[in-house]
Amino acid sequence: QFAKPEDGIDYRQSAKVLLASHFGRMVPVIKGEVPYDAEAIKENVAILNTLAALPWVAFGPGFEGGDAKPEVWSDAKGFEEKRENFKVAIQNLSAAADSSDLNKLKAAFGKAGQSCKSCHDAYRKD
Ligand code: ASC
Repeated sequence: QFAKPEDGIDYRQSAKVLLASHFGRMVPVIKGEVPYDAEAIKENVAILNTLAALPWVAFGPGFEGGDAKPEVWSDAKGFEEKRENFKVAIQNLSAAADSSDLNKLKAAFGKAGQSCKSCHDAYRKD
């Protein structure tokens, strides 16, 4: 599905630009700087759900490089655990958004952010 490895690297990086945008735009709500609009958050989290599934196909064999450390491939099991952890964190964020409970949203948002960070710390070059 990618003509060359660079296309896959572009794809996963593009998906993460969108992920970061749709994740980061919720920060003012989480901080209480902007009123909580439960419907708007649900719509945004639905987009996040779709985006969260996208990058992984472009982390398979042959897509080494970009900002990814070689450990993504040499420690594929550890990377897979991070990926699974992220999947669960996004599922929990969806459930929290569906509950329309801001406190649940804040907790799930924090955990999702930690999941992003722990994988970046381990598998992304600085
Ligand atoms: C973001 C983003 C990340 C995570 C991480 C959370 O908005 O781009 O990588 O949140 O910084 O700690």
